[in-house]
Amino acid sequence: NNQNSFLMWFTGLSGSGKSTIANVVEQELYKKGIKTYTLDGDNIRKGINNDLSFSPEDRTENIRRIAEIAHLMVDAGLVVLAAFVSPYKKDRDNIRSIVKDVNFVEIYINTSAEECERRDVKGLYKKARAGEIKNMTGISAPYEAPENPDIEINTEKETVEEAVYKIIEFITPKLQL
Ligand code: GGZ
Repeated sequence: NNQNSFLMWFTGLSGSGKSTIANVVEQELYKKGIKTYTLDGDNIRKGINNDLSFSPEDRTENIRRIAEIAHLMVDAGLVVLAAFVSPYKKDRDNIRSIVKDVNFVEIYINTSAEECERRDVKGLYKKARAGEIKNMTGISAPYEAPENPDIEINTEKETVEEAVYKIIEFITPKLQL
């Protein structure tokens, strides 16, 4: 385990901008020659976690498995970016204990439910309003906002570039180049 490897965990509502910001952060790290890997719904919920729903219990198990996978990847020396709604505080606290506090950076992508619903990039909020999707975070399931995130981004006030700059500034001292 080296000091260069850690887990950056992006939490926030569906459509808050987690993946967008994580992807640009990853590009910036790539330019610095840092080996990264991004975990998100596309490679986790469609793969190893395709047995899990959006019930509170299954979300807990989703986050637990992701944290264990991320832990292995951090041990292998990677900077891991994970972008998951991760709405429950106890589940996020559990990540911290699995991965070890020192290697964990919590990034709260703070975009209001109203704004996410207005954007509705994937049409999920509309479906949730129509009752076609149950347990939709922000509509019919809770989101427990982090109280003390390492970094907080307000996408309604900050641009993607500003957000990425803030994150890179925070993690640069942790990197030994
Ligand atoms: C929240 C849902 C739901 C419900 C499907 N609630 O914007 P997306 O589409 O790409 O990201 C969301 C993703 C959430 O999966 P996570 O694994 O990140 O959730 S959790 O951490 O809570 O386990 C959204 C889509 O899946 N999606 N149904 N009911 N998001």
